[in-house]
Amino acid sequence: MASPLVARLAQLRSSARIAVEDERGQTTFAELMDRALRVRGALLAASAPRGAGERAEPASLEGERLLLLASPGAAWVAALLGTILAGGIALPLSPLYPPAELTWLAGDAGVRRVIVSDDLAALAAPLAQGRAVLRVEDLERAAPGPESALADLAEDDPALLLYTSGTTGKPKGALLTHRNLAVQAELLRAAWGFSEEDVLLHALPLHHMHGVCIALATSLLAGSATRMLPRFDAQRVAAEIARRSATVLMAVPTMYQRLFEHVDRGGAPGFAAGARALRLATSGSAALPVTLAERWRDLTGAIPLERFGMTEIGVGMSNPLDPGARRAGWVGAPLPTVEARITDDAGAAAGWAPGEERGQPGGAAVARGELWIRGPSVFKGYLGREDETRAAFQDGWFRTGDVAERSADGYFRLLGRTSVDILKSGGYKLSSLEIEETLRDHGAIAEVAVVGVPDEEWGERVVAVVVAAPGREAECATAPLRAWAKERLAPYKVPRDAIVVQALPRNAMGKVVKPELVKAIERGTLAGRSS
Ligand code: MCA
Ligand code: AMP
Repeated sequence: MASPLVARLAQLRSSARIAVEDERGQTTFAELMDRALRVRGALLAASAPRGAGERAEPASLEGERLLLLASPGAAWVAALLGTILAGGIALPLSPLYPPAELTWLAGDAGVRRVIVSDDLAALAAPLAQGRAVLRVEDLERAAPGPESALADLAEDDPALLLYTSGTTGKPKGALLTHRNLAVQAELLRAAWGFSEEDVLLHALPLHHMHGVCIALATSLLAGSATRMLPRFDAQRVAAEIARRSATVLMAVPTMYQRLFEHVDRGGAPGFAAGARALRLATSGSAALPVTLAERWRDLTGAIPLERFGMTEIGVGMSNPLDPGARRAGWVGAPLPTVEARITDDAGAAAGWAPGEERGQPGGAAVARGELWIRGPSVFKGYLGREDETRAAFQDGWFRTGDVAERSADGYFRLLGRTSVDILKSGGYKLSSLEIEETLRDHGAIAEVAVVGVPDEEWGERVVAVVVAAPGREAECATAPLRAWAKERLAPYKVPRDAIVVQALPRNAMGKVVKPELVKAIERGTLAGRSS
């Protein structure tokens, strides 16, 4: 089957409506597509085998992974679409990553070409070893090239590679196909009522599912405009809302928290009226505390629309667009093509009423257990990790690792994770094993356990509990340890606190009992807190 993503982009190709607004101005869909096709042409031309005087252009990049390191805005979108339309797989990464992480990710993904924007060129320098670094500004000026091969792109072709933390040390690259992206965008357009009249206020990072697909792709493919800010800054976002530059806001809970802090400091006159004027405000990536939801309702008359998503599946469940039917603390019901199953320990559907069709959402019985998902928005697999891909699925269902409850009327709520090693801080999924693995390279650390401690601002706060090598306790204090870790990990993965202890609590099998550590930290009874 031909790519539905290509088909939808072709429909938007001649539209004179605004697609993207950024710090440089406005770009129409027609201009954006023209820029994307030039990027495509340049990528294809550069990868063509050059015979004697001949220039045979390849029809497709055939799944080549291209790393994208550019500032948010129309150029970023053109580079992403150009890569995908050339048959490549786009790997968008964050300028927040230190060189060590960028290099590891590029190596893991087998990247040979890197696309950078001029302002981030210095960050790409460590990636240049054995790789071509291309300026997006140059690619956008190239000739578009023949378009006949666009029709060859298929719905099952991978388009996007997004890295996500798992229960094994290093992150895994999830491959999303043309169909995944198109289905997901269409589900959300319909569920959230997107139209050409909408303007999405976009301040989410562009290396994760929320920012790239749930927000940007939904808005773009609905023909709406997307107002892309360079980064999330509460003052700027509040000012945009106050001056009603957008109709929709998508955010993670920590962003709502930051907006309220800004309001409490007396900032942004007109913010409350602007927030009330928004057609829609959504929250996701982590549980929205009911207190925050209610504060938004006090300000605007409605709680944010909370939904559940995951890199591997896009959005699975969503509260209704109708504010009156939204339920604080719940993530709503599965979207139309999403099948959700709550499973018992043996993997069987749990809690179904007699006579009810198994695996169908909206059952009459209450159920609690691991959440499994099936449907056309579920990803293709982890790049180069067949064993982990196999382990992630059972009987055709993707196992989310989230523990959920389904109410008798078919609403879902998240109760926690099956693994203590997966944390969520400010909406970013983190692997405590990955952070521990990095910290173990520190010569002053004899043993370490990384845990997530419930936190009002971050959802979970990352804390490293450390046994220091003899006489090296001072090096394990929070400040020096953070400075050391920042050179090796993205800043949001760096533990906010380090606590030095004599020994870690272990069970009979020798495994660190992390829940015990978390309780002790919350009670303030863990010895030797350092800062
Ligand atoms: C920044 N810092 C963090 C985090 N973000 N620390 C822990 N957790 C974080 N999430 C660090 C900074 O490096 C800095 O460290 C200090 O905190 C203060 O930074 P600040 O400037 O105040 O923070 P910020 O840059 O404004 O970032 C807060 C943020 C950001 C905007 C909420 O975390 C963010 O963009 N989160 C969104 C993540 C996201 O999109 N997740 C979606 C995954 P220092 O003081 O040392 O300099 S996809 C997903 O989950 C599924 C699909 C779904 O359902 O959506
Ligand atoms: P990621 O791997 O970054 O895509 O994160 C996906 C995870 O975020 C899910 O497996 C959930 O644990 C969590 N998550 C997403 N949305 C919500 C929500 N509304 N409430 C609670 N957890 C959420």
